[in-house]
Amino acid sequence: MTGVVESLKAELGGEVVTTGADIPERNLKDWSGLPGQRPLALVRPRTTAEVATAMRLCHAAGVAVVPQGGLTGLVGASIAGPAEVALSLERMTGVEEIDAATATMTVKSGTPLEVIQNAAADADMFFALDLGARGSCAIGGNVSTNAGGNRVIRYGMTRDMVLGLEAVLPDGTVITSLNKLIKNNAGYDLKHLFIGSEGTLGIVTRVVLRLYPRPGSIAAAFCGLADYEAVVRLLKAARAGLGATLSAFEVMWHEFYDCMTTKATGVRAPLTGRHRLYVLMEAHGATEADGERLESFLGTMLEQGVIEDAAVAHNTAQIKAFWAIRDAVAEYTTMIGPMVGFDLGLVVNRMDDYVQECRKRVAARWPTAIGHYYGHIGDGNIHVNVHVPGADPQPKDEVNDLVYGLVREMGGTVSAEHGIGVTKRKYLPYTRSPEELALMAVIKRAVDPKNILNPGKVIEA
Ligand code: LAC
Ligand code: ZN
Repeated sequence: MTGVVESLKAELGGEVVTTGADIPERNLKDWSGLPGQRPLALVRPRTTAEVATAMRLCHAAGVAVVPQGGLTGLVGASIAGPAEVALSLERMTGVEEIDAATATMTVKSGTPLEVIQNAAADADMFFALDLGARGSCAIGGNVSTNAGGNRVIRYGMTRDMVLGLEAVLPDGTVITSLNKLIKNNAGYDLKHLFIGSEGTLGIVTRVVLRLYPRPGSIAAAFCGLADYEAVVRLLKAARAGLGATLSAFEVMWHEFYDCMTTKATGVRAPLTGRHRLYVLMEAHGATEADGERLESFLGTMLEQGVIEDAAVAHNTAQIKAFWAIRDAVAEYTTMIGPMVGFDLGLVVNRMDDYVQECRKRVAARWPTAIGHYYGHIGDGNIHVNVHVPGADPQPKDEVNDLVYGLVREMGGTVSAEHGIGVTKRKYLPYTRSPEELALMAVIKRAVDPKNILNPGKVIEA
């Protein structure tokens, strides 16, 4: 193994390859909360050719490589063990091209999401992916995890925003597939091997992203509702009444809203009264008239008794203030203490059945437990956070078994957007059939027969 470090250093140089105490702390862990680990070496290539060299050498030596982007993943997929090499894309940043006519942007995979959003805006265009970690996460990680976020209902997941990519295979082969065409049915669409496979099949080095026109208007509404049936009615009506402009439909059960609008967060409650459920809606329109449409739509919803109350925001500051309630999640652990978090998927009309049954089961097992339920309900994606006061550490395995067990009973998915990594591997069979798992293993073995690229993540080869 030391042999591989020496050959990496010999071919790539000491500036690219670091070891031991020279490896920065930030490369030891991600946002999953799992303990950090010091890898055998950290490789920080500057070019695709250097990524390919690193892979060729590690492949020859049979040493495992763990790709790293912005290290904001929540499932431990980018943590490298002591016998593994961490390969960070952090030096491969920058926009290579913006093609206004085809509405695409070609970027290096280490580029932070927020840099891409700003570059699109500077070109009077729009990159639609958005999520809380925008300042830290890298687009290569977004692609590798098929990140979801806040606007999926309108623009889809990362998969829907990627037209082409370049990836390095486990043996160092470079697949340059920088397609810009929306329509391209020439054989297998290979980019999908790398999108959402969490760095187990290839290392993404460049991406062709799909851009949209900058929205001509953005409007948001914060609504209070009496029950979940009303939420479903509101969603259906919003899809019809706002059409394609509906860009977010976030739901919060009252425990979450109450907690996020306490004095501790500094977040102002958008509504004066209290409700059982809250919905944050956003609409991206082409013109100002689209923004006004939201207001008249809400008027109708009030008249029909679908919503109990609503506040509307038209300017960026007001819209930000609405989203602050969702973004305050970052302060969670300081406010409440450690939580066990989930990103579950369920069909929209079963969501509240899930919440009610989960509340019941959690309370029966831990009577003082705090449970929060909220998320991208328009996409069938709910976040659940459970905190058991006084438990140190939190009874993670038991909470996992309870929460995922109920998802299995109700036919949902154990991960709607964060991925499997290592933390959810045990629960993947709750969601995927033996036949599906076997096919995944066949693909993994075909692309990575030596099992050296991010081994042990997602599935066992
Ligand atoms: C969210 C991230 C954590 O929606 O998925 O807050
Ligand atoms: Zn989310």
